[in-house]
Amino acid sequence: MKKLFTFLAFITFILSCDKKDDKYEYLPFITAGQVDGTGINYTDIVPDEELIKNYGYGDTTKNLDLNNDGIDDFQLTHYFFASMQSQHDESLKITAFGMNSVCTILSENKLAYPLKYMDTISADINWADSTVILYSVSSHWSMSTGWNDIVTGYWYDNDSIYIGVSIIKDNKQLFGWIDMKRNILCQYAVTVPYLE
Ligand SMILES: [Ca+2]
Repeated sequence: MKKLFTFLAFITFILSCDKKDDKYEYLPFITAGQVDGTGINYTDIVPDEELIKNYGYGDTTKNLDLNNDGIDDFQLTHYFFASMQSQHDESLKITAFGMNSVCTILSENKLAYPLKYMDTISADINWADSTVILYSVSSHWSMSTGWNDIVTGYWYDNDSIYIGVSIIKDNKQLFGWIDMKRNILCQYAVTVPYLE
């Protein structure tokens, strides 16, 4: 009987080793707008969610947990201020939490890079682990010229562009994209570990 228990214990040990050897795979890239595929976690926001214009002095923020692990990965911040009906200032920024990062323009790390559909998002592009501008607009009204906008960034006149993002999870780099139309959140996707 003792030998049987020893044998069963051995089998249990082998099985547990097999389980530990389950090897998770990680995709080395995702393409902007990609929604399907093994190792892709896609979320469609239904209905699209507008980060409301706060006519007071505060910001409107929204935290995003792209890979659904209970840990917020990024924060969107929308700022809007209007004064005397002749000026308004508005901005949308994204902040990367922890070691996460946002794809930026190499020459200007404060601006998010406007990725086009199917662009590759991988370790090879430029990343910044800080707060990045999606757009900033300052509008002034004058009798002679009407409204004049000074725009920085690309999402104020969004035409199918994507934010590239990276999440560090268990020392692995996950890649994702976020689709926003000005201050409206539409959809996002991220690579997640998967078993072969
Ligand atoms: Ca997360």
